[in-house]
Order: sequence, then C-alpha cells, then structure tokens
Amino acid sequence: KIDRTVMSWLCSICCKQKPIKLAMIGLDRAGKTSLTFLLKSEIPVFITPTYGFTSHDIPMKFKNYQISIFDLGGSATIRGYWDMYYTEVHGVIFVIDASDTKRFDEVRRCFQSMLGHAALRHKPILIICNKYDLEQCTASNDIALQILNTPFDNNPFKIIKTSVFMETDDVLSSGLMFLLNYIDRNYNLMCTDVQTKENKSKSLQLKPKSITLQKQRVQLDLEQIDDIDGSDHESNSDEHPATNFYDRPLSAPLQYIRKYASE
Ligand SMILES: Nc1nc2c(ncn2[C@@H]2O[C@H](COP(=O)(O)OP(=O)(O)OP(=O)(O)O)[C@@H](O)[C@H]2O)c(=O)[nH]1
Ligand SMILES: [Mg+2]
Repeated sequence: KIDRTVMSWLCSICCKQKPIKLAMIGLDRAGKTSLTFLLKSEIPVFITPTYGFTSHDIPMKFKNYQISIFDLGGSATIRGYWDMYYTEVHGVIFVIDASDTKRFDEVRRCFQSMLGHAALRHKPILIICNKYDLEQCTASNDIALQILNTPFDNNPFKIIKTSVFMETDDVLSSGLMFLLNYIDRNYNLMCTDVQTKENKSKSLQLKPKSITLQKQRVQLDLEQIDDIDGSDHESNSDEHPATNFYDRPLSAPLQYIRKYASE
C-alpha cells in the first residue's frame, strides 16, 4: 500500500506538465490571430481584430510541457498593455506584415521598445514576416535590415517568413521549435526569473494599471463608435462577410485583462 502511495506521489510530481507561455505581438492586422490558429492546427476563418488578449493552449506534444500563447491585440491603444505580459512569458513571437511597407517605421518603433524592456532580456524572440503570398511583400533579409536594424545582444532570435494562405506550416513549426528548444534548455534559469518578476509585478505594477483599464475601455468604445463611419481597421470587412461591427465580442477580452490584472 505504501508503495502505491509513494508511486502516485512520485507520478504526480513527475507527470505534472510544466508551462511554457509565449506572447504573440505585433501591429494590428499583422496576422497574429490567424497564425495562432494555424499553430493550433485550426483553419483561421472569420478572424476579427483582437481587443485585449486571448489565451490559447497549443495542443502539440513537446516533452513534458503545456504550451500556451497569449495573442495580444496590436492596435495602438492596446500596445501599452503588452508589457504586462513580458514578465511571465518565456518567449515572444513578433509578427510583421511584410507587405505593408508604409508601416515599417511603426513596426521598428514597437520592436525597439519591446527589446528595451528589461523583463524580456535573454528571452528568445521568433520574428515572423507574414503575408508572403502578397506581391508587394518585402524580402525577410530586407526587413531584417530595415526594421530590425538593432543589436540583438540580449536575445536569441530567428526570422522566418510565412503566409496563412500558403503551405508554410513546416516553417512555422520550425520557428516554434526554435523557441521551445531554447526555453527547454534554459527552463530552470528562466522560470526562477519569470516567477520572481511575476510576483513583483503582481504586487507593484498591476494594480495602478488595472485602474486605468476602465478608462481605456471607454476610450476604445468611443473610437469604435467613430469607426462606424469607416475606420481603416474595419475596412477589411469584405474579408469577413459573416462578421461586422455589431456581432463582434467587443468587451470580453478586455474583461479578461481586468480579471487577469486583479489576480
Ligand atoms: N494575404 C494575407 N492575409 C493575411 C495573412 N495573415 C493574415 N491575413 C489577414 O490579415 C487580416 C488581419 O489578420 P489578424 O490575424 O486578425 O491580425 P492580428 O495581427 O491578429 O490583428 P489585431 O488582432 O488587430 O492585432 C485578416 O483579414 C487576415 O485574413 C497572410 O498571410 N496573407
Ligand atoms: Mg488578433
């Protein structure tokens, strides 16, 4: 009987899956949510802009880990909340719309501000140049020169190019494996770091931010009302014929952020 108890105790320790958390970030419309669905082996249909964040479990088997991705909204008002996640994630997936050259300056600013964040030091970054099916896309080595022209001394990184509409699943998987293998090799070191910072941020940083969330929500709603007359964010509604401004779940993701922030 003792043997069985000891065995089940050992099993509960050994079989417990360890979490690997990744943040998916990048400008709005870069394709983050679509790529997250591909990583879940689901076909992205009726994707709507992300207001706040959604958490996705990735059903792949990788050693004894449970992998999840925080898919964060990329619109300007939400970008200020990205750093709330930097402390607890083990790695970042940074998505760039390789066809949208007009926004490369904006991408560069976002990327550099992300790199400068102390909570991301030494964490691996997968850079995805997405929308490779589009004619006007820029080659990934040009993007590396134009956008990512920054010293990466503190972060191991890999750049890949993908398209949600072409066969790039292998490339996407190899990019994900780069992150996972690096995190696995450094897990103990990284987890101590993640947990220490997590506790610190819960007690110090999250409370003041959670107070401003309600204001942000109101601001977002006002913007969306303005958007009815034709915002650029909604201008691709032709691509989502079954969804429109009214049936999108507007408030849910930000409520999740509020809940998350107060935990
Ligand atoms: N042509 C092309 N379109 C894509 C690709 N990936 C995504 N899209 C389209 O780009 C639009 C935005 O995709 P999303 O996945 O919602 O982008 P997002 O980065 O999650 O945007 P936010 O949630 O607003 O931050 C959608 O219309 C997608 O169908 C791609 O590889 N090629
Ligand atoms: Mg999204």
